[in-house]
Amino acid sequence: MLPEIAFIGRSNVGKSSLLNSLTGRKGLARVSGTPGKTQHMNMFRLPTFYMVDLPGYGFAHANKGMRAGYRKLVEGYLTKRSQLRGVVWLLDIRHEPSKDDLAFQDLLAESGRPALVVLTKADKLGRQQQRSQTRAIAKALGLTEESLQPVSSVEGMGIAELGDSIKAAVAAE
Ligand SMILES: Nc1nc2c(ncn2[C@@H]2O[C@H](COP(=O)(O)OP(=O)(O)O)[C@@H](O)[C@H]2O)c(=O)[nH]1
Ligand SMILES: [Mg+2]
Repeated sequence: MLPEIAFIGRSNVGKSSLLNSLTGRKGLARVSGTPGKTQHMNMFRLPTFYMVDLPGYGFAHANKGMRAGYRKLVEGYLTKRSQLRGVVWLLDIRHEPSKDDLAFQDLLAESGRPALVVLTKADKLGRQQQRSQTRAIAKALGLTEESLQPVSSVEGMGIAELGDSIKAAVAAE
């Protein structure tokens, strides 16, 4: 069975755009103007692994926390999937982590899966703001600034580096 790398984040965080940037295939994952539409898993086959597009969380149910069904799906996938090698967790660089982001962080920690944390839409901020937001988000998550990778699917910033990190995660046992 081919290894898998899963991508997850809040609806509209830029997940489909990132999948397209990473693969260099524009129409691969549908970029949506209507957030929260995709409710199933999409698998994208690359030569040596699958990229798994997990449904985005926390749009329609932002105030109620994660729906039980959704939570179960994600928790089950994270804990039981033997071919899962790592998770790419997306956060919008402009925003403090939401309640749902923090709830997902708990699920991720409980699963013990290696994670790459990326900050999307970096092009929307200037250099200084990128640094200060990276610092603020790191603090909110209890992570180091260095462990957060700013990316931009529009400008291509950080995409090659993320691709390398993903390849390393796929290769790791
Ligand atoms: N400026 C900018 N906009 C982005 C970027 N990535 C995604 N977007 C926009 O954010 C919206 C949601 O993107 P999408 O990839 O569909 O997010 P998803 O719901 O997480 O799959 C769309 O309008 C995208 O054009 C980025 O790196 N920079
Ligand atoms: Mg999407």
